[in-house]
Amino acid sequence: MKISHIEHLGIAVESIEAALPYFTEVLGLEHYATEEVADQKVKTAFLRCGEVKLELLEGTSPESSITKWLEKGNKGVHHVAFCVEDGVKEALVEVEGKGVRLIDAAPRLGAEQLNIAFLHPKSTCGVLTELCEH
Ligand code: CMX
Repeated sequence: MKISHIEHLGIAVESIEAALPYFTEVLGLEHYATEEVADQKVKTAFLRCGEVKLELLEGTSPESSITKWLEKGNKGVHHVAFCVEDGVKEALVEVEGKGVRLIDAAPRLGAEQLNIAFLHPKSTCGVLTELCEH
């Protein structure tokens, strides 16, 4: 597997509307897209920060993993997404072969129509890890 760069950092917020002014007006980042990922029960807002994006994540249901994570008292950086050059499907086979526990056994469509898959934080030094490909 070859990782080319960090594609985005996922940041969990209770309200995208309430969080955006910090990122746009204080940090001066460009908010260029908002999208709901229905099967993940999240709303996302994307900001550009040079080559890397920030993805603000707001749960849209009590069952959303974002809502549950915030309710446990967590906040802030929720996951790191790495861009893999040779395909998420191939990367999953490789990392599973190295003993990493997968959340997604196969790639699925995430925000911005990217092929994505999550690795379980228990296998990734506590950093919820997303692999994605363009
Ligand atoms: N970072 C680190 N650890 C995390 C975590 C996170 N973001 N989220 C959960 N965990 C840990 C929990 O603390 C828990 O540990 P313990 O067993 O020690 O308590 C363990 O992982 C399991 O967590 P859980 O709350 O019991 O399980 P959930 O049902 O909430 O699922 C998870 C959490 C990580 C397994 C997974 O379902 C998840 O969050 N997936 C990512 C979903 C997501 O971010 N979707 C956005 C997609 C947007 C897009 O398309 O880009």
